[in-house]
This record gives sequence, C-alpha cells and structure tokens, in this order.
Amino acid sequence: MNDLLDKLCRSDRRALARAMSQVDSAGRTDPELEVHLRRATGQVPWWGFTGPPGVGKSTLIDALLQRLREKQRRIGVVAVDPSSRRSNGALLGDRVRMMRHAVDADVFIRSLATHRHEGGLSDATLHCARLLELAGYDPVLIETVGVGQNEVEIAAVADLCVVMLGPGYGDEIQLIKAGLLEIADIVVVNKCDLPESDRLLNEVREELAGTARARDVRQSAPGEEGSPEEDTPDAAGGVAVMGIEAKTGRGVEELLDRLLAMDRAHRTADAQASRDRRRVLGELRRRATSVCEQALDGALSGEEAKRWIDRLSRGDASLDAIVAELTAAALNEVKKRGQNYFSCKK
Ligand SMILES: Nc1nc2c(ncn2[C@@H]2O[C@H](COP(=O)(O)OP(=O)(O)OP(=O)(O)O)[C@@H](O)[C@H]2O)c(=O)[nH]1
Ligand SMILES: [Mg+2]
Repeated sequence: MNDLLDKLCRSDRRALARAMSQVDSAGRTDPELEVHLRRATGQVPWWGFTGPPGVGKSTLIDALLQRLREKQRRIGVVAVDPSSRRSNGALLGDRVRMMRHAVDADVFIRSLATHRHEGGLSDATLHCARLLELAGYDPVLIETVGVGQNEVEIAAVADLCVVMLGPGYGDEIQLIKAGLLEIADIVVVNKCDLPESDRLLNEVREELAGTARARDVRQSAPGEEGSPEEDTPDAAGGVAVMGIEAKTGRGVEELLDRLLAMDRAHRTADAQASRDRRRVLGELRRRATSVCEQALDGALSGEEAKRWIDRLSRGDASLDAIVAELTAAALNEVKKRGQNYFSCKK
C-alpha cells in the first residue's frame, strides 16, 4: 500500500490509471486506500459541468484546460458517461474533444462509465476525483450529462456547479423545469454564435429571477441554511448567467475568471465543512440504501420469499408487521456479514 500511495502522490500516471480502472469496474477502491484518500483530500476545488448531450461540455472543458495550463495549473478531468451511451461513441467523443491535452503530463483525463455497480455515478466519480486530488491535480473538473437524478447528485459532490444550456434544444424549458437550474452556481448558455441564444439567455434569467431557489441538494445536510443572494446585472437569483462560444473561446476567459473568483470565496472553513458534509451524507445515503435494497432482494428471493409470501397470504399478521420482521431479518444478515457484505453478494 505504501508503495502505491507513494506512486499516486508522485502522480505516477500508470498507478493512477490502474487505481481508476479498479474504481470504474468495481465502483470502489481498496478500503485502506479509500481511508487514506478521505484523510488526504478535500482541499482542492472540484468543478462540475452538466447539461444536455452535445451542448458543448467537453469543448468548454478543453478551452478551460488550455487557459488553466497557461496559469501553470495541473488539471484532472473526470468525464462521466452513462454506460448506455458508451456504444455510440460518446465516451470516445469526450476524449477526442480534449485529445490535444491528453499528452500533457500536467493534465489527466479519465472517462468513467456509470451504473454498472451499485451506488451509481457519484461514488466512482468521488473516488476518481479524490485520486486526482491526491496526485496533485488542482482543480478537478467533472463532466456529466444533465438528464436526470445523477446530475443532481453530482451537484452535491462538486464545489461549484456549471449548468450548460444551448439553443436548439426543444426540451430546454423542460430541463429548466426539471430543476437543473436549481443546482447551478453558474448557468452558461453555449453556442451564442447560433440564433435563438439571446432568447434562451433571457428565458434563463427570467426563470432564475422568478423562482425561489430551492437548493434542496445543497442544503440537504442537517443544520444548514442557504444565504439569500442579490440579483446583479449578470446574475439572476444570485446565480451568474453567462453567454459563451466554447468552440471559438469567446467568453471562456471571463467564465474562468468567475470560477476562480467563486473558488476563492468558497475557500472558507465553513464552506468546506458544509461541502464535506454534503458529500459524505450523499455517500452514506447511497451506500446504505444500496445495502438495504440488496439485503431485501436476498430475503425476497427463492425459498426465503416463499416463507414471507405464505405468512402474509395466510394472514398470520398484518403487512406492516411482516415487513418489520422481514427488514429486521434482512438487516441482521447485513450485520452478520459485516463489511464483506458486497463481496459475499457477488
Ligand atoms: N456552433 C457551436 N458549436 C459548438 C460550440 N461549442 C461546441 N460546439 C459543438 O457542439 C458539438 C458537441 O460538443 P461537445 O463538446 O462534444 O458536447 P458535450 O456536451 O461534451 O457532448 P456529450 O459529452 O456527448 O454530452 C461539437 O460538434 C462541438 O463542435 C459553440 O460555441 N458553437
Ligand atoms: Mg462530452
């Protein structure tokens, strides 16, 4: 382990790639490494980029990489792709988009498939981001496709969340309604070279200004309150709204300045503690939910299932009473197997 840690801290690309492959395939790291990662990380900002497929997330990250390199920063990128899209080349797409940086020793780009293991997107992403942080990359950028619950999860993981929208998506308003905007620290309207981008910018500003920002995810840790923020000319409801052209780089410098400034503002002990609570609460909830679901699946399969079905059908007790017994039995099984529960189940 010491040898591996040493290599990771020295940013040995092979060791890093191997550790990330393990995370990608198993959804977890070696427990000893995991404990070390938790202790040694949490200082570096993670920026999340989310938005509909093809909106220009990878193109923007590529443009940011170039500018961050000019500032002598070493950058880690985790590009998360739902596995269903892996076959149609999307995964390759992210790599290709950022290819010119792939040979740069100070940039590390890793694509991750998702949903192959319990815990979903966030746990593997968290581990990979921590690995990048341990290896000295700062900041860590995370790209996710903004189409569902996972992206809300990623907002709970990232320090800053950039939501990208672009003209030409019929379902744009749908996304706005679906709450994607609620997780944004900055909303970026990309492809401002295309018609309709002004209209979209206005719609986003109106939506943000009009809606009370129920930042459920960010406030989900107990004992936290959000602070009301004021509208300014380039911010609605406290959220910055910026129009850019990722492809030509127009507006990217300003966006980076804004991200770096927000980063500095977020580097208070309070903000970091709140971020940590959010991350860890999500991890706990996801893993615990997953354990409980698997335990119940186990208890409700084969001969075991028959026993519960018979008892309920016969009217031995009420549904609630049987469920109480069933869950207690399932959790007892988890307790018996301890932390080997997942390996026992596989
Ligand atoms: N017109 C125009 N096209 C752009 C701009 N930025 C990116 N694109 C194009 O949009 C397409 C998709 O870009 P990507 O960066 O791959 O988008 P993405 O959001 O990463 O896509 P996925 O990872 O597949 O979800 C590419 O053909 C880009 O060249 C822009 O500012 N204007
Ligand atoms: Mg992409």
